[in-house]
Amino acid sequence: ATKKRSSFAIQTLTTWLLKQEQARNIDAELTIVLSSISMACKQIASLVQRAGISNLTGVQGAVNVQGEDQKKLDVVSNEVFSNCLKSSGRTKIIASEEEDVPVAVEESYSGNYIVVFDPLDGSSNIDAAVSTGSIFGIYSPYDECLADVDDDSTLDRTEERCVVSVCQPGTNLLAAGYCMYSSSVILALTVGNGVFIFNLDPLYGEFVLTQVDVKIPRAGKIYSFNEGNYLLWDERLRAYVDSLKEPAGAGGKPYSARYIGSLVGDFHRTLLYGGIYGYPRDQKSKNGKLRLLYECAPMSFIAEQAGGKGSDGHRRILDIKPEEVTNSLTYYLTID
Ligand code: P6P
Repeated sequence: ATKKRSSFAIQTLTTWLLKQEQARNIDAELTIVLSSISMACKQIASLVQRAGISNLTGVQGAVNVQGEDQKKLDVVSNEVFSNCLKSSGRTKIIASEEEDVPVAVEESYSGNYIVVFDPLDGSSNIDAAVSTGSIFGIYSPYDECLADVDDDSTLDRTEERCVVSVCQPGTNLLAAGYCMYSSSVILALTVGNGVFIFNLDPLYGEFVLTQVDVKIPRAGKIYSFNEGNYLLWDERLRAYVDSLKEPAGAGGKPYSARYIGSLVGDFHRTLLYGGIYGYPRDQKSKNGKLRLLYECAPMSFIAEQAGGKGSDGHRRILDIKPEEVTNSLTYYLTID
């Protein structure tokens, strides 16, 4: 008798979150925060897809706190992310790479969670329709941050206490993920029990579960660095990268170089194909370029959940506590 093909039940992000909640891996409030993030990602995916049509390419004409030229879509994506999080009614503080300081969400909406996010990483690629992405991480508050702001003096204290509440080591992350806007719209998410991947099905606008408990391949043949900075690197790093170009013995070939210049794209390819990704410090960026809070910590949580490592070359990224929200550092994603 022919074996009946098991009916593969389509799991959406919504049903997956409910299962995680039923298994007590997340609570109902975190479910709502993650749902609001997925809503923001869907809206940004649509904006990115239509950027060239709706005149959303090009620069905003402003510079953000990181000293980067803001693209129009950086500003719009930041508003989309912030509005979705605020209207979820479950976020206490939101910290965006595009904002000068973390924002305490008004009392009427305040909830339990801190969300740090880069609303549109790699936006310099937008005008050429190259992959971009949103990156996010979720923490519990360190301490009560919202004071009754009754005069300007308490405003400073509230702002300062919000920065304290946000500057936590990545080991405190409850959830982290990214949404990549590329040939497919891909949401990669972990709540601490493995990495799960969802593809946005444009037919009905839902994130559909496509990969479960993803692990970085142990053997990878791709290295991903911006070699335009090669002469600015230290000697030992140059020697290491040179070693990857040595033709391997027994007919093997040297590593292949792949570099998109968009962290989410380079990270996602490394997560699925293996190899090494790095943005090392150099004589130009003495502390590296990638932000600890908004990029390196969430991506390192995902890397570790997939059996990999996020390191600054000496320390485990997740152990490093940001001193300020703009901290940047050398970053390597490796399998070991
Ligand atoms: P470079 C984008 O601006 C970003 O923060 C990351 O997405 C990307 O990996 C990196 O900078 C690219 O920097 O100096 O190689 O152009």
